[in-house]
Amino acid sequence: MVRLDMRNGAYLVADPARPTIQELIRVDAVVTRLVRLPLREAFETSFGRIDSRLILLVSVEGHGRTGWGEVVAAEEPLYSYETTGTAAHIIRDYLAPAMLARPITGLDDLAGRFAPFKGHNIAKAGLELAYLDLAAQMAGTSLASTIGGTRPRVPVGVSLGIQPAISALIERVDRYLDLGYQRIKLKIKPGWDLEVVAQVRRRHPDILLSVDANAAYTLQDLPHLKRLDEFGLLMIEQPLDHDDLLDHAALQKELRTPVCLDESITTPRRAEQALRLGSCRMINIKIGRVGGYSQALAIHDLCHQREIPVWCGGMLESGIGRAHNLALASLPGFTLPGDISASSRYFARDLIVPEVTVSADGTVEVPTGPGLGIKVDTDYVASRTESTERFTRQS
Ligand code: SMG
Ligand code: MG
Repeated sequence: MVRLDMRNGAYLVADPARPTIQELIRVDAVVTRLVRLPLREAFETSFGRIDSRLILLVSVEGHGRTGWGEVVAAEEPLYSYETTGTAAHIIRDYLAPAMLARPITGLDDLAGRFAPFKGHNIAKAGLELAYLDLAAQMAGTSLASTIGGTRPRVPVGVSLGIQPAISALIERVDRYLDLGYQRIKLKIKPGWDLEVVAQVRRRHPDILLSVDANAAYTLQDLPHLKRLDEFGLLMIEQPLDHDDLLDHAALQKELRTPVCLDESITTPRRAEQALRLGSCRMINIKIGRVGGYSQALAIHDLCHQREIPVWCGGMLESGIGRAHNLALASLPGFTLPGDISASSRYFARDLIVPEVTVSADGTVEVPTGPGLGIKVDTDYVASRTESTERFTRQS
């Protein structure tokens, strides 16, 4: 029986059968690095366009080892209110001191220390990720098995941004299908939706196809959105406001296509409310958006128990965040292909070796080595680092 337990405002890992790390971890230092990675091509959504990723990497040092995490916030507060700048501030002034205050007894202990600070989930997740990599390394187990992951490989899809012309989109759809990706997700917005989806569907009648609006519509667009029903989509992701549940419930009642929530699901409580209200039939879980593994596991367990399919979302992560996504997606409830593409889909060179690759059957191997199971290319990280901050234990 899965329960949502709450302590100090944080939901705690809910499945009592899940193995937990018992080792006491003493963190000596928390290091943040601002790293800029150029994208191989610009990525455009309903809210904007980027041609590089400014990534806040987090590493925690202790017991002679280093654990790595990634803060997936963007440079501007367009996907969520958090930015690399707000995350750096919250880590510097609140989270790093809480982490360094005394040895950490487990994930629940760390989540409980962060819980009094409202919001800033993406910043919290950055530290949880780095902590869990370190803790799993010390336990000598892979991060995936540490959190109860069971899949050796995970199915993946690709997310395709808005293009200057439909022909450019079609070329990319064909290319990624040829590479084996199991699901195509099209970014949509008013003016780049029905016609685009119709053309892709006509060309590929049988593929798993979904759309993601990143909150570009309102309930007034209901008649328009209903027309998407004819394309047999796997889901329509976050059509309405970024923090809405009620309008999505009204919309889902009128649509055959399952609504999947992304931006609106920021906590296990919001996930539970969304399911109770009927706001969606699927959930995109991003470890960053929900505040780390502790919360992501609680949402996974809740959905798994209620037979609500979940999948792992992406934030154009470097290989470090990508490796964490692989661990998360290895959990049994992640039954739909995740937004976990090959490193080469976004970057000419990634921050890890070996890079993430997608095999011809559209799956990615979950690393089995201790911790994240990948090697951070520290020389390349250093060459891309714009600034560094280091926080150490006072005693
Ligand atoms: O990592 O492949 C990826 C990106 C997947 O589309 C993607 N992410 O709303 O799901 C989403 C978007 C958020 C990032 S937009 C800059
Ligand atoms: Mg989305």
